[in-house]
Amino acid sequence: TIGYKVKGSTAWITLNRPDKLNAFNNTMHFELLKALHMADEDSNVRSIVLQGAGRAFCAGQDLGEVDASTDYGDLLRERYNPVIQKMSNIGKPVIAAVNGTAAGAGFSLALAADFRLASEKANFLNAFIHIGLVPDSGNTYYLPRIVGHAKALELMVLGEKIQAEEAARLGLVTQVIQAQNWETEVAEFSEKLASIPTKAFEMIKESLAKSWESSLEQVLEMEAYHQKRAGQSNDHQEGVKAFLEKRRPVFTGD
Ligand code: LHQ
Repeated sequence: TIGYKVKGSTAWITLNRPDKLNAFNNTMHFELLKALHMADEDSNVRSIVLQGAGRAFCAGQDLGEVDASTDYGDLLRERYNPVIQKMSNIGKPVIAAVNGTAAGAGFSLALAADFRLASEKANFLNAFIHIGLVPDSGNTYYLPRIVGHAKALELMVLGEKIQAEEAARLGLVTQVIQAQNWETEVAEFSEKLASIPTKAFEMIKESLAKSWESSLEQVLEMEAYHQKRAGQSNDHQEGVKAFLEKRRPVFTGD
C-alpha cells in the first residue's frame, strides 16, 4: 500500500490505494512509518516527497475498515500518531505533494509535512465534522499554526472543501502547480530542498516547533546553541567561501 523510491537525493513515498482514494487501511500506517524511517536513515536522502497514487492525495481513514467495536482512541494512538510524530522529528524537509483530494486524516497528514505543494486539481477537506468526528492526527495542532485560530475553527466546523487557489491564499500551500507541469515542478522543488544546508534545515525545523512553547529567553539560548553548531558545519564554510569567491555554493548537508 506504500511505494518507496529514491531518485537522486529525494525519497518518494507514495500512498498507493488509488481505488479507495488512498484511504488508510490497517497496514498502511505501519508501511508509511517504515518508509519514513528508511528515508530518515538513508544519508543519501536529503528531502522527502509524500504523494498519492491516482487522482487523490489521501481520503483519511478507510471508513469500511472501522465499525462500532473499533476503539478510535487506540486506533489513533497505535497507528496515526506515530506517523505524525515521526514526520515532526525527521530532520529533512518533508514535502506533501497534494495531487488531489486531501480529506480527514489525509488533510492532517499534509498539514504535518513541512511544505505543501498543490496541483491545481487539489482540494483540502476537514471531513471529520461530516461524520460527527473531531479533527485528529495533529490537525488541531498544525491547522491553527498555519492559518490562524479563527480560520482553523471555521474549516473544522463548517468542513467546506478548500480548492488549491484558496488554500494558497490561506497560506496552506507554498505553490499551486498546473496539472501538466506537476511531476517536473514537484521534482524541481524537492531537488531544491535537497540542495540546501540540511543541518541548518534540521535546526530551523526544531527551533520553530519549540518556539511556540518557549519564552524569549529560551528561544535566544536555543538560537545561540544552534548557531554554534551551524557555524561549525562544512556547509557554513562553503557558504562563506562561495560568497567571497562570488559563485554559487554547493552544499553537501555536512
Ligand atoms: C473511501 C473513502 C474513505 C473508504 C473515498 N474510506 N472509502 C481516525 C481514527 C479513527 C476513526 C476515524 O477516522 C480517523 C481519521 C479520519 O480520517 S476520519 C475522516 C475519514 N474520511 C472521510 O470522511 C472522507 C470520506 N470521503 C469523501 O468524503 C469523498 O470520498 C471525497 C470528498 C474524499 C472524494 O469525493 P469524490 O471525488 O466524489 O470520490 P468518491 O466519494 O466517489 O470516492 C471514490 C471511491 O473511494 C469510492 O468508492 P467506490 O467503490 O464507490 O468507487 C469511495 O467510497 C472511496 N472512498 N474515501 N475514507
